[in-house]
Amino acid sequence: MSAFADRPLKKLILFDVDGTLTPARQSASSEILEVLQALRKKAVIGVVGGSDLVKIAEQLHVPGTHVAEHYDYTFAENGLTAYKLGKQLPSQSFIKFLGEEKYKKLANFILHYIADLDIPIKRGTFIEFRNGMINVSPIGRNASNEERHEFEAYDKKTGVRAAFVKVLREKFADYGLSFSIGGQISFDVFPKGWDKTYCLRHVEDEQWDEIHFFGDKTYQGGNDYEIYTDPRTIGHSVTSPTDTIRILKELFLDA
Ligand code: M1P
Repeated sequence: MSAFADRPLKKLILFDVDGTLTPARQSASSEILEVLQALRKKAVIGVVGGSDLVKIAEQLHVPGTHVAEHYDYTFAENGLTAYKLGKQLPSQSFIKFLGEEKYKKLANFILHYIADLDIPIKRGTFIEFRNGMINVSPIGRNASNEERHEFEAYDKKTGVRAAFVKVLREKFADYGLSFSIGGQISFDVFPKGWDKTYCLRHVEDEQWDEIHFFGDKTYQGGNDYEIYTDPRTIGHSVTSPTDTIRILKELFLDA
């Protein structure tokens, strides 16, 4: 029997986090959290973020609770860290996939490249090592909010991240890796296929009439592109959390 027999709709509705449920790296509004809980009474809901669980929990946090209590599925790092109805599911790891030697070569190259990069400012934590991926930031993950915005504008003008990714794609072509620019100051590096479609393997044991996905970076090269265009999902491209609410009301809540 389905774990979700109590929901009138056999529909799974998945959401990207940054830019879809929250402004980039900021907290969700109480309005969107209420809309999601209203939706959860009708259908099955899940979040699928590129960030790690700690960051997703900060953004979607209801104080005194675990973030995974509020969603039927909670997928961090594209589903490499996964929860169903608050229980953690088994996961794989980036370092097991790549091996220490290859990883060392990659990390050394990245750090040398950043050392030689002449950008206006640098902060700290240039590689963040996660369970299912590494996150690489030329300015460093310790940048403040203001510094993030400045870097994002600088990157739009100069294409510093795109150029970096191009070099890595060529240099490490035999590593079986994907590179994805999803946020403001960094890009993610993970094994091919470990994009957001990875999370879909965790939902295959249930019967769905439809699986919907809402995301903002749905263009080619964006980190929502693969799941948005996947034949298993119905994709919705949104411009902000307000836009997400508008479409949810139209399709599911006011219908
Ligand atoms: O969720 C989108 C991205 O959010 C962050 O990116 P940035 O710090 O560059 O804004 C990161 O957590 C990144 O991994 C993630 O894909």
